[in-house]
Amino acid sequence: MERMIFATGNEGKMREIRMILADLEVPVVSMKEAGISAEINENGKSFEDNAIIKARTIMELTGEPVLADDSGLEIDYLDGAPGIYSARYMGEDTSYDIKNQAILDQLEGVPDEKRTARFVCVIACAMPDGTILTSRGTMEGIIGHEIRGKNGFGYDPVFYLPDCCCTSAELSPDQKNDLSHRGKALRLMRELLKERMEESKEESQEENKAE
Ligand code: ITT
Repeated sequence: MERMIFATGNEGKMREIRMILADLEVPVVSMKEAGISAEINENGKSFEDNAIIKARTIMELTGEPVLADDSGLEIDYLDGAPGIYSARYMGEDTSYDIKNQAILDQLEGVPDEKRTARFVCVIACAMPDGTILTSRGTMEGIIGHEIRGKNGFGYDPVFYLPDCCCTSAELSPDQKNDLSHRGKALRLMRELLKERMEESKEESQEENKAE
């Protein structure tokens, strides 16, 4: 395997992915770096479905191994919304200042114990031989009472982590990667990929011996 393509157009995700997968044996390149652009129809019913759709679409287009991330914010008070629709919530082009303020407004007056929420991330890997691998990570927290912090991206400024006494937009990039849904899912995927690479090394050694 010479490289893996990461099928995302989200720069915020890609920054975190590069840090977390820095020590993977093979280089990970973004779609932009690989010179690929594609419209992907994310019509799945779960994070798993959508992560697999993204990885498989780009794998079929390129014939190369592809990773993809489908993620989002589940707010219990809103019955799990925006969930798999997190990027599309209030329109893909609406700024996160507006989306985050709308979430705060919907939870106005709701006590902390009912403000529970989590970030979910599913990573899928699609290999040219048809193999599909998936891993999942979550980060639990509550919806804060104000927009706070400049790090991260998306909904980070309203996602408050009671144990850290700050939002995920106030964590340093390293701290966020240690705790985050994406960090957890990517570290699991890194292990699954290492196992597979070991297996295929062993298989090719066996084949060489047999020849
Ligand atoms: P790609 O499909 O191109 O990867 P996307 O942004 O459309 O990019 P998703 O469909 O997976 O990706 O939507 C994920 C959304 O969930 C993302 O746009 C953010 O709004 C939110 N999100 C996910 N992880 C987040 C994080 O770590 N911090 C803040 N918001 C996050």
